[in-house]
Amino acid sequence: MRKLKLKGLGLFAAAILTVTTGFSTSAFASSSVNLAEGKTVTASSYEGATVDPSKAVDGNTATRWSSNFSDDQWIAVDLGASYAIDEVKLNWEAAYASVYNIDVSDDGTNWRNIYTKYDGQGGIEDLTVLGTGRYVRVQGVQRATSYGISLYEFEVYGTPGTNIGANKPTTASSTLLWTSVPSYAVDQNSNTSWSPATTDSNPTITVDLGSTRTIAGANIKWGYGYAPHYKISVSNDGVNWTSVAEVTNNSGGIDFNSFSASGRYVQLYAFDRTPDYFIVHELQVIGS
Ligand SMILES: [Ca+2]
Ligand SMILES: [Ca+2]
Repeated sequence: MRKLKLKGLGLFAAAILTVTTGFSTSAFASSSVNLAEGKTVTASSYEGATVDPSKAVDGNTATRWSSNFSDDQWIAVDLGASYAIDEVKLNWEAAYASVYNIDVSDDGTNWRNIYTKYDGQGGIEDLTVLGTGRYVRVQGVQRATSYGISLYEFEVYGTPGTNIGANKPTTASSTLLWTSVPSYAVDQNSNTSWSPATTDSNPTITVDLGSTRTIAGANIKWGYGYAPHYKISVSNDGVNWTSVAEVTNNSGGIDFNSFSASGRYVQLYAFDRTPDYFIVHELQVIGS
């Protein structure tokens, strides 16, 4: 069964969540259901009928998918609907991938990389990730052995929803460089990021959803620098704000903030920042 993520647990234990009347907030709300189990799955190849791709999502740790004996082999699962994915768990056979990507897609054709493992060790790898999509793929880059890559189980966890803030107009209190503009926080690309000026003591970034939307959460993937103390607020007019989540003792990484709210604008406001750096790779606004 699924274990609680260490990151999520740490956040939950450390955070003091202030809730405005009428809103409910939790540090993470991921379902414990393996979304991949029994779903439609495809792969670049398989060694034989007994190790076809469906064996990686059958919920049975005694059966497995095994690819042909070459690099760049992949397996992809169709979750049937869009989810905000926060965890991917890989149960490798002895033939594992030493380098691989986790990608997500809305259509099964155009993929977005959300995680890269450069030093895979095989065994069970339980990964905290940030991405939304209907399809999830493990894309092998380099196999660890002369065999292919083989998974007993490929598990995916998350909550229903899409990133309604993706590629929406975004403004910020300041910008450090042209390579770190606010739009890079909502481009669904983990490799790009927004950074404020080093003199900005209360970095603030605001996403305009274009119309009033129902919002279920705001998730953040921080870079090397982050806000130990921040809040998420929503607004209908961009002037009057309602705080819907406040996090203290944050330690960076990936934060999953769940709440129920509606509004057109979503704002991340930092009360403080780690010295020198402040990097937001992704600010997701989850809605459906
Ligand atoms: Ca299996
Ligand atoms: Ca980005």
